[in-house]
Amino acid sequence: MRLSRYFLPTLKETPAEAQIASHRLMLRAGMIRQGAAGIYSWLPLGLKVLKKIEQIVREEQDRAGAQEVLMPTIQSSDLWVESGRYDDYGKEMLRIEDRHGRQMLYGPTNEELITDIFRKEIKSYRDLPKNLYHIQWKFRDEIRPRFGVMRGREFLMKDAYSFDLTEEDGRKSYNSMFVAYLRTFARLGLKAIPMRADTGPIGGDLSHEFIVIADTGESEVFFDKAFDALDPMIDAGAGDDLQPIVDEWTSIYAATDEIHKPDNCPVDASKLVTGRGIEVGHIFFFGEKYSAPMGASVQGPDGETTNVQMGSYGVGVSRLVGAIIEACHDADGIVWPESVAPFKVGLMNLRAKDDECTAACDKMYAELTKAGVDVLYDDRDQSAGAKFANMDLIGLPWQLAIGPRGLKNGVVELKNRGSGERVELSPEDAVTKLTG
Ligand code: 5CA
Repeated sequence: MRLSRYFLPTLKETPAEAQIASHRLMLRAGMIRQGAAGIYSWLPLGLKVLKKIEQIVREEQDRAGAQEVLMPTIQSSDLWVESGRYDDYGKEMLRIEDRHGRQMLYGPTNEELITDIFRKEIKSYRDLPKNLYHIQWKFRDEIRPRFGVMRGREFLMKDAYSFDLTEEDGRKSYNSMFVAYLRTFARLGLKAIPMRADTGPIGGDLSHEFIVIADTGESEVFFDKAFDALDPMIDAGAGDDLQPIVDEWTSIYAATDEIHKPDNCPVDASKLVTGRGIEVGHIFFFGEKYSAPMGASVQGPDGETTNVQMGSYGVGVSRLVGAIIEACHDADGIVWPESVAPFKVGLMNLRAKDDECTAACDKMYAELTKAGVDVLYDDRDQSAGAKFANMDLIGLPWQLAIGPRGLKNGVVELKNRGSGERVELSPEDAVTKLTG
């Protein structure tokens, strides 16, 4: 993509309304613009990152055996009356009346709708287990939307729902989502720690939050540094017994400030890490909480009808964009992990008025593009300083600078945004390095 044609409205000044780094940087890097409090438009650079995160989340859900569906954003209130949550949900739910006077709502979550789909189609234990997920916008009329996409009113969530015959099988579904979450967050370049959590309006008594450690996190968290020794890229697949892995991860101490009691903490002070955390995922097992009132039951092997055992599993997809920036930035801007970077390489023409330099840049752009490398090519007639600052701000993993001085010696300059390391090398070696 040529920057001269790309819609990338970057800002030099720090926007006054943004209190934390990720919000400031998302505005400055031209990723989002606010439409109303807690409601954002995603511009090309931001949308590219959002889609990459979404795809990693999707791949890990599929790998764990969940199947993708797409439910609507607008729901009828009837189902919520059936589950008993219509009144309980309070002012956080955006209620809408249609032209016929029917009560509708913008879904804050989908337990009711998916349970309705399930109960109409599945009647036998032979069709279990099932795990259905979608990646869809949600609306919660948060009392204090803030920190940009981290606490929005409209936000993108992946939510999965599992259906099993027995509690034991339900636990297996929970475990497979637990492992999928460890893998998902690791692939996003994040260190996420599972912590036992309160279940709030979703309900149930087994629940874990996945928390990313970052200075600007909303809650204070406490955990044993033994987590550092665990590898989240768990190789086990469908059919394997995941209980020992989940036991290993949940036996190590980790708690949010709601639960942590300093006088009662089992971890030695020398091993206890205190930090701040951002909740990027939350999983729940709640048995019959929805299947009982809504009559989602199947016929078991003995011919008896039983309510199914359910769990739900959420990932804050749009919140993750902010969380990744909180965990990965420096004084100059964003430092994207390669897996979610909007482009792999930022190619800079340091002298756009120089025909030879432009020809060398065009050639490099064509070669990298042909080799399948996603390149943002700054072909504009601007100072080298402005170009470097812009590339640092938007945080692409590699910066490739081509100028007349280097070309005289047959070299271009490649900088790694993360380490700051710069090397001069021939254009051919640069292509090899970036395509290898
Ligand atoms: N139905 C369950 C799981 S599918 C559920 O809704 N869980 S939740 O309330 O914990 O939300 C799941 C994830 O969505 C949270 O872990 C968080 O990462 C994200 N999330 C929740 N509220 C917001 C918000 N206001 N803005 C951005 N992300 C949010």
